[in-house]
Amino acid sequence: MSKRVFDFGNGIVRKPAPSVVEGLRVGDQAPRYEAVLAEHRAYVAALEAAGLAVEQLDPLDDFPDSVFVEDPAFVLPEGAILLRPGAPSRIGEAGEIAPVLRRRFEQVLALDEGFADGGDMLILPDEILIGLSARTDRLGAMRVCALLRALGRAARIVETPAGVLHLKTACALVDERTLIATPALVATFPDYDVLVTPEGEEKAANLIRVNARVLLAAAFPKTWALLAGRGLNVELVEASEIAKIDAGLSCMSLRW
Ligand code: CIR
Repeated sequence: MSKRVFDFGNGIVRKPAPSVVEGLRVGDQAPRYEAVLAEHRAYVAALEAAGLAVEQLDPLDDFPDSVFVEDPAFVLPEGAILLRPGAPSRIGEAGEIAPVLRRRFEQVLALDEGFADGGDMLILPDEILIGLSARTDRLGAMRVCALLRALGRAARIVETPAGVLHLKTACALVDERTLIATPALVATFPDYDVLVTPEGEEKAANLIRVNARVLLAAAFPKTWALLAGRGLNVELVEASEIAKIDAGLSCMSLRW
């Protein structure tokens, strides 16, 4: 059987710095550092248990959101793309992760204009979707599409629903033919079987499929039942502290 888009052997994470409590957020409650650290440890353990060899990068106190390594870079088995995160406080994260990508990938391309966050890039079996959002502008998305084509991948721009931070905040691939998505995104995937997030559990859509497992934030029991009922091997991972800074499970790793 050919390699599937959720067959991963490697992962990169970055340990949260004490400044993570000042991470960007729309809500008014800051997370507690020790609790974020504990969640991060559990997350790394879950990735390893799912079969990844995980490299953990040193914390960067100058960048409160740098634990979310998904946003300044995008990785594929055939190469990596250094991005330009759309939040001014995060753009410097790209320079910090650049040497890591150059060490781990033979081919590293770089976005040279516009802005794009990796959280807006969804890998599907036959194409990659780039969501326009408050962080990813059209110029950045168009340039990322061109870079992906240079890596041999088809790519297409879609809209991220209003008020949603990133495309992958609201959807994820569950298996080769199935996605989970919030109601606002269902129509974006006419060729897939789409599981709709249960009411009140919209943030559960930021799950990750890693090899045989689906990692799901622990706060979403109705979504767990929905996925388990489809015969999926679902592992719950505590993520309520990092959720206070608008993040979920996809954001904390690069996987390839
Ligand atoms: C931010 O607003 O940039 C961070 N507090 C959360 C980033 C979450 N990343 C993601 O969804 N890919």
